[in-house]
Amino acid sequence: MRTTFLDAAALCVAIAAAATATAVSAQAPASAVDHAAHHPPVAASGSAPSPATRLAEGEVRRIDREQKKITLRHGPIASLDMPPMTMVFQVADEAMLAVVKVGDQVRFAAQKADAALVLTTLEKVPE
Ligand SMILES: [Cu+2]
Repeated sequence: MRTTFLDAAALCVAIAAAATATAVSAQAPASAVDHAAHHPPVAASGSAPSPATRLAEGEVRRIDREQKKITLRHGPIASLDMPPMTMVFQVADEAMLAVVKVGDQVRFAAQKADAALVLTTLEKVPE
């Protein structure tokens, strides 16, 4: 009776050890991925935009400095899930409009704010 119990206990320990060893080796790849996530490649950090914040492309159709509005004929905007169209954007700062004129090709990022779309980035594409 006592011997049987000890044998069973020993067997239990052996199984537990084996299970622990399996768990450790199974976790190794996951923790490696975890570690990589905490240390992204240099290219993904810093000022390089991620795919989600990549700039959309457009052409300036109208500029309204007083109303701080700009009309762009734009290509698809992935971050807003928007197809190509011509539409009006608000700008947060009138100074953003100073760098562009009607007919310019531009790159931009926009953000939903209340009922309007506000440009957060606007830059002229060098020709
Ligand atoms: Cu649009």
